Amino acid sequence: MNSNLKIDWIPIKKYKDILFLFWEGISKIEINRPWCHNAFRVETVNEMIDAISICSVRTDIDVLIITGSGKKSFCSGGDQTTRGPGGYFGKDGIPRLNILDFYKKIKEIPKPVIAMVNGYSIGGGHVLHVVCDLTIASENSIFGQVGPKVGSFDGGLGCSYLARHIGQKKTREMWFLCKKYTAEEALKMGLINKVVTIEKLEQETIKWCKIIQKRSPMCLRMIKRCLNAELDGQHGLMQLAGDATLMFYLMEESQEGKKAFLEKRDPNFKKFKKFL
Ligand code: 1HA
Repeated sequence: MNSNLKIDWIPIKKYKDILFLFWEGISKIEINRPWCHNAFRVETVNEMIDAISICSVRTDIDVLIITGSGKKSFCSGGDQTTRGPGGYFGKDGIPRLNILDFYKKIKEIPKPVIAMVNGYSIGGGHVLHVVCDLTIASENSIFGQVGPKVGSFDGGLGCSYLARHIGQKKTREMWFLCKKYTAEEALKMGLINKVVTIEKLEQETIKWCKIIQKRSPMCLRMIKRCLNAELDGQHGLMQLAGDATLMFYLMEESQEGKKAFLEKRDPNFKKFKKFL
């Protein structure tokens, strides 16, 4: 494979706060608010939810990258200038914590999602990379939770899923002390998958995407579902079972049941092979 790919991103849809781009089966969702370290406001999250919903239904998209604009920050979490009582306020004046819906979408989409961390990954912006399937970071990246310093906490995936990655002790350390960690430290504690220079970050991420694109999409889908199911209780089971049904629908045994009903006859399931 060519070691330096020429990547020509094509816009999928125009938004205010994010860039949403496509190239050779790969989509990139980029938070484009570098003046505040790519903090997200309600509108940013709504746009990301819209973009990931498009990725779900577009069969020409195999893998997703989430990143931030510039060379300093991936994401610094919720935009504190829009935070009020009850959550983050959009133009409608309704307080929301809609980033949680975006985290859910990342976990639910049956395609690999890679966090391409290009600098600060802080607060809700740290949880954002934690919920992605893989994280590739530049050397200058800094990871940390700041909630107990700025009056917030994410006790959901921000704690429990994080602890699955780095363990309970490190998770408590990260949250209680609001300590910040370098990319090398993050790699050592199993928080991220790879560290490269900022110049090589996109090329390396694309290389991983290209390898993933050679793998069986159904296998990847099932692996993601199975890994989630172990953690997500009945919701995880529902999603895994949904895919089991999808696979069963592809079998003749399932088709026979439907055909028999429409033809008003008894189904003949005897003709199908039984597996041990
Ligand atoms: O906890 C949750 C949630 C929990 C449950 C459910 C939903 C949740 C949703 C969100 C969150 C959170 O994300 S809470 C945590 C929100 N994040 C922060 O409070 C991060 C605060 N930022 C920092 O710690 C630092 O800015 C930094 C370590 C990322 C960078 O420091 P540095 O290099 O010293 O830059 P700094 O001067 O601080 O920042 C540059 C500009 O960006 C500043 O504005 P300026 O003085 O130039 O006008 C700074 O205020 C702004 N900025 C940085 N982060 C944010 C921000 N503005 C708004 N919101 C931010 N998050």
